[in-house]
Amino acid sequence: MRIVSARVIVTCPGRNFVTLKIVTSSGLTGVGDATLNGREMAVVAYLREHVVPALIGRDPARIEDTWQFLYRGAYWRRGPVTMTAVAAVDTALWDIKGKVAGLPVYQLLGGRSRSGVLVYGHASGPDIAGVLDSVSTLVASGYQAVRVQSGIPGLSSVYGVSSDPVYEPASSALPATSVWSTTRYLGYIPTVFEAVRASFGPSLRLLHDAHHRLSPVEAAQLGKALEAYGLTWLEDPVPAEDQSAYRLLRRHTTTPLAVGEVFNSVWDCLGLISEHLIDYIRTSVVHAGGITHLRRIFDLAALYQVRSGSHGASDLSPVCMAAALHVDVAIPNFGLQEYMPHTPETDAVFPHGYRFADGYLHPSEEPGLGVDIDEELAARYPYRPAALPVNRLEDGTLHDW
Ligand code: EZ4
Ligand code: CO
Repeated sequence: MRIVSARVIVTCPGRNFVTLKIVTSSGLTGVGDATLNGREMAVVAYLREHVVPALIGRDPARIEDTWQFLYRGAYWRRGPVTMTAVAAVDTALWDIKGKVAGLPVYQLLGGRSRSGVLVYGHASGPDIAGVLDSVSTLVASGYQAVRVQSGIPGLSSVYGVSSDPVYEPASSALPATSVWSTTRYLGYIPTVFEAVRASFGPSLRLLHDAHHRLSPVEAAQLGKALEAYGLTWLEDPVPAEDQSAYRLLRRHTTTPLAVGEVFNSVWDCLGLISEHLIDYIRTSVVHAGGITHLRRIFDLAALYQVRSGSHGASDLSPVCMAAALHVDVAIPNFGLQEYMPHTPETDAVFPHGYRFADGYLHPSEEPGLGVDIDEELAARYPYRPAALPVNRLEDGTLHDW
Protein backbone atom coordinates (compact mmCIF):
# COMPACT_ATOMS: atom_id res chain seq x y z
CA MET A 1 0.00 0.00 0.00
CA ARG A 2 1.24 3.51 -0.84
CA ILE A 3 0.14 7.05 -0.12
CA VAL A 4 -1.32 8.39 -3.37
CA SER A 5 -2.51 11.83 -2.28
CA ALA A 6 -3.08 14.08 0.71
CA ARG A 7 -5.53 16.97 0.94
CA VAL A 8 -5.27 19.93 3.32
CA ILE A 9 -8.84 21.03 4.08
CA VAL A 10 -9.63 24.38 5.69
CA THR A 11 -13.15 24.91 6.99
CA CYS A 12 -14.88 27.40 9.29
CA PRO A 13 -18.10 25.93 10.73
CA GLY A 14 -18.19 28.72 13.34
CA ARG A 15 -14.40 28.67 13.82
CA ASN A 16 -11.44 27.65 11.67
CA PHE A 17 -10.17 24.08 11.49
CA VAL A 18 -7.40 22.62 9.32
CA THR A 19 -7.53 18.88 8.54
CA LEU A 20 -5.14 16.64 6.63
CA LYS A 21 -6.67 13.71 4.79
CA ILE A 22 -4.27 11.06 3.49
CA VAL A 23 -5.47 8.74 0.71
CA THR A 24 -3.84 5.35 0.06
CA SER A 25 -3.64 3.12 -3.02
CA SER A 26 -6.06 0.66 -1.36
CA GLY A 27 -8.67 3.42 -1.02
CA LEU A 28 -8.33 3.61 2.77
CA THR A 29 -8.04 7.16 4.11
CA GLY A 30 -6.85 8.69 7.38
CA VAL A 31 -7.42 12.10 8.99
CA GLY A 32 -5.29 14.31 11.23
CA ASP A 33 -6.04 17.65 12.91
CA ALA A 34 -3.67 20.48 11.86
CA THR A 35 -5.38 23.45 13.55
CA LEU A 36 -3.16 26.13 15.11
CA ASN A 37 -5.50 28.81 16.43
CA GLY A 38 -4.91 32.20 14.82
CA ARG A 39 -1.99 30.89 12.70
CA GLU A 40 -3.91 28.34 10.59
CA MET A 41 -2.56 29.27 7.17
CA ALA A 42 1.07 28.90 8.26
CA VAL A 43 0.43 25.19 8.89
CA VAL A 44 -1.54 24.90 5.64
CA ALA A 45 1.45 26.26 3.70
CA TYR A 46 3.92 24.06 5.63
CA LEU A 47 1.87 20.98 4.77
CA ARG A 48 1.02 21.85 1.16
CA GLU A 49 4.42 23.19 0.14
CA HIS A 50 6.83 21.02 2.13
CA VAL A 51 5.17 17.91 3.55
CA VAL A 52 2.51 16.58 1.17
CA PRO A 53 4.86 16.29 -1.87
CA ALA A 54 7.25 14.17 0.25
CA LEU A 55 4.46 11.84 1.40
CA ILE A 56 3.40 10.67 -2.06
CA GLY A 57 4.60 7.11 -2.71
CA ARG A 58 5.52 6.42 0.96
CA ASP A 59 4.33 3.32 2.80
CA PRO A 60 1.59 4.49 5.24
CA ALA A 61 2.44 1.62 7.63
CA ARG A 62 5.81 3.23 8.49
CA ILE A 63 4.54 5.67 11.12
CA GLU A 64 7.72 5.98 13.19
CA ASP A 65 9.97 6.33 10.16
CA THR A 66 7.70 8.99 8.67
CA TRP A 67 7.75 10.88 11.99
CA GLN A 68 11.57 10.77 12.08
CA PHE A 69 11.72 11.77 8.41
CA LEU A 70 9.55 14.85 8.96
CA TYR A 71 11.13 15.86 12.29
CA ARG A 72 14.83 15.15 11.87
CA GLY A 73 14.80 15.34 8.11
CA ALA A 74 13.66 18.97 8.05
CA TYR A 75 16.77 20.01 10.02
CA TRP A 76 14.66 22.93 11.42
CA ARG A 77 13.00 21.20 14.34
CA ARG A 78 10.24 21.86 16.85
CA GLY A 79 8.02 24.95 17.04
CA PRO A 80 4.23 25.06 16.85
CA VAL A 81 3.90 25.23 13.04
CA THR A 82 6.28 22.34 12.34
CA MET A 83 4.97 20.11 15.13
CA THR A 84 1.31 20.69 14.21
CA ALA A 85 2.08 19.65 10.63
CA VAL A 86 3.98 16.56 11.81
CA ALA A 87 1.08 15.76 14.16
CA ALA A 88 -1.45 15.85 11.34
CA VAL A 89 0.51 13.31 9.29
CA ASP A 90 1.17 11.06 12.30
CA THR A 91 -2.48 11.08 13.41
CA ALA A 92 -3.72 10.26 9.91
CA LEU A 93 -1.27 7.34 9.65
CA TRP A 94 -2.48 5.89 12.99
CA ASP A 95 -6.05 6.19 11.64
CA ILE A 96 -5.04 4.22 8.53
CA LYS A 97 -3.18 1.60 10.59
CA GLY A 98 -6.27 1.05 12.73
CA LYS A 99 -8.45 0.64 9.64
CA VAL A 100 -5.99 -1.84 8.12
CA ALA A 101 -5.95 -3.86 11.37
CA GLY A 102 -9.72 -3.56 11.81
CA LEU A 103 -9.13 -2.24 15.35
CA PRO A 104 -9.76 1.02 17.22
CA VAL A 105 -6.44 2.85 17.64
CA TYR A 106 -6.38 2.36 21.42
CA GLN A 107 -5.98 -1.39 20.80
CA LEU A 108 -2.80 -0.68 18.85
CA LEU A 109 -1.50 1.38 21.79
CA GLY A 110 -1.73 -1.55 24.19
CA GLY A 111 -5.47 -1.74 24.83
CA ARG A 112 -7.59 -0.28 27.58
CA SER A 113 -6.18 0.74 30.94
CA ARG A 114 -9.54 2.14 32.12
CA SER A 115 -13.24 1.99 31.36
CA GLY A 116 -13.59 5.65 30.34
CA VAL A 117 -11.82 9.01 30.15
CA LEU A 118 -12.64 11.42 33.00
CA VAL A 119 -13.10 14.91 31.58
CA TYR A 120 -13.42 18.41 32.99
CA GLY A 121 -15.85 20.98 31.67
CA HIS A 122 -15.62 24.79 31.68
CA ALA A 123 -17.67 26.91 34.07
CA SER A 124 -17.54 30.69 34.00
CA GLY A 125 -19.58 33.72 34.92
CA PRO A 126 -19.25 37.49 35.18
CA ASP A 127 -19.16 37.23 39.02
CA ILE A 128 -19.57 34.69 41.85
CA ALA A 129 -23.34 34.28 41.36
CA GLY A 130 -22.87 33.63 37.64
CA VAL A 131 -20.05 31.16 38.31
CA LEU A 132 -22.20 29.18 40.78
CA ASP A 133 -24.99 28.92 38.16
CA SER A 134 -22.54 27.74 35.54
CA VAL A 135 -20.99 25.09 37.83
CA SER A 136 -24.54 23.85 38.69
CA THR A 137 -25.34 23.40 35.01
CA LEU A 138 -22.23 21.29 34.46
CA VAL A 139 -22.80 19.19 37.58
CA ALA A 140 -26.39 18.59 36.46
CA SER A 141 -25.09 17.30 33.11
CA GLY A 142 -22.85 14.79 34.89
CA TYR A 143 -19.45 16.50 35.06
CA GLN A 144 -17.30 15.42 38.00
CA ALA A 145 -14.53 17.92 37.31
CA VAL A 146 -14.96 21.60 36.49
CA ARG A 147 -12.56 24.36 35.48
CA VAL A 148 -13.73 27.60 37.09
CA GLN A 149 -12.99 31.02 35.52
CA SER A 150 -14.60 34.23 36.72
CA GLY A 151 -15.06 37.82 35.64
CA ILE A 152 -13.18 40.27 37.88
CA PRO A 153 -14.79 43.46 39.25
CA GLY A 154 -13.30 46.41 37.39
CA LEU A 155 -12.19 44.41 34.31
CA SER A 156 -14.47 44.37 31.28
CA SER A 157 -13.28 41.13 29.70
CA VAL A 158 -11.35 38.28 31.30
CA TYR A 159 -9.80 35.12 29.83
CA GLY A 160 -12.21 32.16 29.83
CA VAL A 161 -15.35 34.20 30.58
CA SER A 162 -18.02 34.89 27.98
CA SER A 163 -21.75 35.52 27.86
CA ASP A 164 -21.92 33.21 24.81
CA PRO A 165 -22.46 29.54 25.64
CA VAL A 166 -19.59 28.73 23.26
CA TYR A 167 -16.41 30.55 24.35
CA GLU A 168 -14.50 31.76 21.31
CA PRO A 169 -11.66 34.19 21.92
CA ALA A 170 -10.46 34.25 18.28
CA SER A 171 -13.19 36.34 16.71
CA SER A 172 -11.93 39.44 14.91
CA ALA A 173 -9.60 39.28 11.90
CA LEU A 174 -7.06 41.43 13.75
CA PRO A 175 -6.36 40.94 17.46
CA ALA A 176 -8.86 42.52 19.87
CA THR A 177 -7.48 44.02 23.11
CA SER A 178 -8.30 42.81 26.64
CA VAL A 179 -7.33 44.82 29.72
CA TRP A 180 -5.74 43.08 32.70
CA SER A 181 -4.95 43.79 36.33
CA THR A 182 -3.18 41.11 38.37
CA THR A 183 -3.97 43.00 41.60
CA ARG A 184 -7.73 42.91 40.94
CA TYR A 185 -7.50 39.25 39.89
CA LEU A 186 -5.53 38.04 42.92
CA GLY A 187 -7.94 39.86 45.23
CA TYR A 188 -11.04 38.18 43.77
CA ILE A 189 -10.27 34.63 42.64
CA PRO A 190 -9.85 33.07 46.12
CA THR A 191 -13.32 34.37 47.07
CA VAL A 192 -14.74 32.64 43.98
CA PHE A 193 -13.27 29.28 45.00
CA GLU A 194 -14.41 29.76 48.60
CA ALA A 195 -17.99 30.16 47.32
CA VAL A 196 -17.77 27.23 44.88
CA ARG A 197 -16.38 24.87 47.53
CA ALA A 198 -19.00 25.98 50.05
CA SER A 199 -21.84 25.32 47.56
CA PHE A 200 -20.64 22.08 45.96
CA GLY A 201 -18.80 20.26 48.76
CA PRO A 202 -15.44 18.53 48.89
CA SER A 203 -15.72 15.86 46.19
CA LEU A 204 -16.25 17.94 43.03
CA ARG A 205 -12.88 18.33 41.31
CA LEU A 206 -12.03 22.00 40.73
CA LEU A 207 -9.43 23.47 38.40
CA HIS A 208 -8.33 26.96 37.43
CA ASP A 209 -6.36 28.39 34.49
CA ALA A 210 -4.20 31.48 35.17
CA HIS A 211 -3.28 31.57 31.45
CA HIS A 212 0.40 32.50 31.80
CA ARG A 213 -0.34 35.88 33.43
CA LEU A 214 1.50 35.85 36.77
CA SER A 215 5.03 36.48 37.97
CA PRO A 216 6.61 33.66 40.00
CA VAL A 217 5.83 35.27 43.35
CA GLU A 218 2.28 36.24 42.33
CA ALA A 219 1.71 32.63 41.26
CA ALA A 220 3.08 31.44 44.61
CA GLN A 221 0.61 33.74 46.40
CA LEU A 222 -2.30 32.41 44.35
CA GLY A 223 -1.26 28.77 44.86
CA LYS A 224 -1.11 29.33 48.64
CA ALA A 225 -4.43 31.18 48.74
CA LEU A 226 -6.14 28.34 46.85
CA GLU A 227 -4.71 25.51 48.99
CA ALA A 228 -7.74 25.65 51.30
CA TYR A 229 -10.04 24.75 48.38
CA GLY A 230 -8.23 21.57 47.28
CA LEU A 231 -7.79 22.24 43.56
CA THR A 232 -7.02 19.35 41.24
CA TRP A 233 -4.71 21.78 39.45
CA LEU A 234 -3.69 25.36 38.86
CA GLU A 235 -2.90 25.69 35.14
CA ASP A 236 -0.24 27.82 33.46
CA PRO A 237 0.42 30.12 36.44
CA VAL A 238 3.44 31.78 34.73
CA PRO A 239 4.56 32.11 31.08
CA ALA A 240 5.38 28.56 29.96
CA GLU A 241 8.92 29.32 28.82
CA ASP A 242 9.90 30.67 32.27
CA GLN A 243 10.57 27.20 33.56
CA SER A 244 12.82 28.03 36.51
CA ALA A 245 9.85 29.94 37.98
CA TYR A 246 8.43 26.53 38.88
CA ARG A 247 11.28 25.90 41.31
CA LEU A 248 10.27 29.02 43.22
CA LEU A 249 6.57 28.15 43.02
CA ARG A 250 7.10 24.64 44.32
CA ARG A 251 8.87 25.95 47.40
CA HIS A 252 5.76 27.93 48.37
CA THR A 253 2.68 25.91 47.49
CA THR A 254 1.32 22.37 47.38
CA THR A 255 -1.47 23.33 44.95
CA PRO A 256 -0.89 20.88 42.06
CA LEU A 257 0.40 22.47 38.85
CA ALA A 258 -0.48 21.71 35.22
CA VAL A 259 1.45 23.03 32.22
CA GLY A 260 1.96 22.24 28.56
CA GLU A 261 -0.77 23.39 26.16
CA VAL A 262 1.76 25.54 24.27
CA PHE A 263 4.55 22.93 24.42
CA ASN A 264 5.45 21.15 21.17
CA SER A 265 7.98 18.50 22.07
CA VAL A 266 9.35 16.26 24.80
CA TRP A 267 12.24 18.70 25.10
CA ASP A 268 9.86 21.43 26.31
CA CYS A 269 8.60 19.07 29.04
CA LEU A 270 11.81 17.36 30.11
CA GLY A 271 13.01 19.71 32.88
CA LEU A 272 9.62 20.34 34.48
CA ILE A 273 8.84 16.62 34.56
CA SER A 274 12.22 15.24 35.62
CA GLU A 275 12.59 17.82 38.42
CA HIS A 276 9.08 17.00 39.74
CA LEU A 277 8.06 20.64 39.20
CA ILE A 278 4.61 19.86 37.78
CA ASP A 279 1.87 17.31 38.45
CA TYR A 280 0.05 17.20 35.09
CA ILE A 281 1.45 17.58 31.57
CA ARG A 282 -1.09 19.19 29.25
CA THR A 283 0.40 18.62 25.78
CA SER A 284 -2.05 17.67 23.02
CA VAL A 285 -2.02 15.35 20.02
CA VAL A 286 -2.28 18.25 17.54
CA HIS A 287 0.36 20.58 18.99
CA ALA A 288 2.92 18.03 20.23
CA GLY A 289 3.73 15.94 17.19
CA GLY A 290 0.82 13.51 17.05
CA ILE A 291 0.04 10.25 18.81
CA THR A 292 3.60 8.95 18.42
CA HIS A 293 5.25 11.91 20.14
CA LEU A 294 2.52 12.53 22.74
CA ARG A 295 2.96 8.98 23.92
CA ARG A 296 6.70 9.55 24.23
CA ILE A 297 5.99 12.58 26.46
CA PHE A 298 3.51 10.65 28.60
CA ASP A 299 5.94 7.73 28.99
CA LEU A 300 8.59 10.18 30.25
CA ALA A 301 6.00 11.69 32.62
CA ALA A 302 5.07 8.26 34.00
CA LEU A 303 8.66 7.77 35.25
CA TYR A 304 8.18 10.81 37.53
CA GLN A 305 4.55 10.22 38.59
CA VAL A 306 3.37 13.09 36.41
CA ARG A 307 -0.04 12.42 34.87
CA SER A 308 -1.59 13.52 31.58
CA GLY A 309 -4.07 16.39 31.45
CA SER A 310 -4.39 17.02 27.74
CA HIS A 311 -5.52 20.33 26.32
CA GLY A 312 -8.93 19.89 24.71
CA ALA A 313 -10.31 23.38 24.04
CA SER A 314 -12.84 23.74 21.23
CA ASP A 315 -10.18 25.15 18.88
CA LEU A 316 -8.78 21.59 18.70
CA SER A 317 -11.00 19.77 16.19
CA PRO A 318 -13.05 16.60 16.82
CA VAL A 319 -10.27 14.78 14.94
CA CYS A 320 -7.83 15.75 17.72
CA MET A 321 -10.37 14.81 20.42
CA ALA A 322 -10.97 11.40 18.84
CA ALA A 323 -7.20 10.76 18.75
CA ALA A 324 -6.68 12.05 22.31
CA LEU A 325 -9.28 9.63 23.68
CA HIS A 326 -7.48 6.61 22.21
CA VAL A 327 -4.27 7.74 23.95
CA ASP A 328 -6.09 8.63 27.21
CA VAL A 329 -7.79 5.26 27.54
CA ALA A 330 -4.57 3.32 26.90
CA ILE A 331 -1.77 5.01 28.88
CA PRO A 332 -1.02 3.99 32.49
CA ASN A 333 -0.63 7.56 33.81
CA PHE A 334 -3.80 9.22 32.56
CA GLY A 335 -4.94 12.16 34.74
CA LEU A 336 -7.78 14.18 33.24
CA GLN A 337 -8.88 15.30 29.76
CA GLU A 338 -10.16 18.81 29.00
CA TYR A 339 -13.47 18.79 27.12
CA MET A 340 -15.41 21.68 25.60
CA PRO A 341 -18.16 20.37 23.32
CA HIS A 342 -18.07 21.68 19.74
CA THR A 343 -20.95 23.47 18.05
CA PRO A 344 -23.55 21.36 16.15
CA GLU A 345 -22.13 22.79 12.87
CA THR A 346 -18.64 21.52 13.75
CA ASP A 347 -19.95 18.13 14.89
CA ALA A 348 -21.73 17.77 11.53
CA VAL A 349 -18.57 18.55 9.53
CA PHE A 350 -16.61 16.00 11.61
CA PRO A 351 -18.84 12.94 12.14
CA HIS A 352 -17.43 10.98 15.07
CA GLY A 353 -18.16 8.01 17.28
CA TYR A 354 -16.87 9.20 20.68
CA ARG A 355 -19.51 9.96 23.28
CA PHE A 356 -19.96 11.64 26.66
CA ALA A 357 -21.73 9.92 29.56
CA ASP A 358 -21.69 10.62 33.32
CA GLY A 359 -18.60 12.81 33.27
CA TYR A 360 -16.59 10.46 31.05
CA LEU A 361 -15.78 10.41 27.34
CA HIS A 362 -15.55 7.09 25.54
CA PRO A 363 -13.50 6.56 22.37
CA SER A 364 -15.14 5.13 19.28
CA GLU A 365 -15.00 1.35 18.82
CA GLU A 366 -14.78 1.70 15.01
CA PRO A 367 -11.51 0.69 13.30
CA GLY A 368 -9.05 3.61 13.27
CA LEU A 369 -9.83 6.86 15.10
CA GLY A 370 -13.58 6.73 14.46
CA VAL A 371 -13.80 10.26 13.06
CA ASP A 372 -13.97 11.71 9.53
CA ILE A 373 -14.46 14.98 7.70
CA ASP A 374 -17.48 15.55 5.45
CA GLU A 375 -15.64 17.43 2.71
CA GLU A 376 -18.76 18.62 0.89
CA LEU A 377 -20.16 20.13 4.05
CA ALA A 378 -16.74 21.54 4.99
CA ALA A 379 -16.59 23.36 1.64
CA ARG A 380 -19.71 25.32 2.57
CA TYR A 381 -17.80 27.07 5.39
CA PRO A 382 -14.90 29.05 3.85
CA TYR A 383 -11.92 30.19 5.95
CA ARG A 384 -12.41 33.42 7.89
CA PRO A 385 -9.27 35.05 9.35
CA ALA A 386 -9.59 35.17 13.16
CA ALA A 387 -6.86 36.16 15.62
CA LEU A 388 -6.52 35.60 19.36
CA PRO A 389 -6.71 38.77 21.48
CA VAL A 390 -3.77 40.63 22.97
CA ASN A 391 -3.75 41.59 26.63
CA ARG A 392 -2.68 44.99 28.00
CA LEU A 393 -2.33 46.29 31.54
CA GLU A 394 -4.47 49.25 32.61
CA ASP A 395 -1.64 51.63 31.61
CA GLY A 396 -1.40 50.08 28.12
CA THR A 397 1.64 47.84 28.65
CA LEU A 398 1.45 44.66 26.58
CA HIS A 399 1.08 41.60 28.85
CA ASP A 400 0.80 37.83 28.33
CA TRP A 401 -2.60 36.65 27.07
O1 EZ4 B 1 -6.58 29.67 25.39
O2 EZ4 B 1 -6.98 26.86 23.23
O3 EZ4 B 1 -6.98 25.44 28.72
N1 EZ4 B 1 -7.35 25.96 27.73
C1 EZ4 B 1 -6.91 27.11 27.22
C2 EZ4 B 1 -7.47 27.48 25.86
C3 EZ4 B 1 -6.51 28.33 25.02
C4 EZ4 B 1 -6.89 28.22 23.58
C5 EZ4 B 1 -5.89 28.94 22.68
O4 EZ4 B 1 -6.17 28.68 21.34
O5 EZ4 B 1 -6.10 27.79 27.82
O6 EZ4 B 1 -8.72 28.11 26.00
CO1 CO C 1 -5.19 26.61 29.39
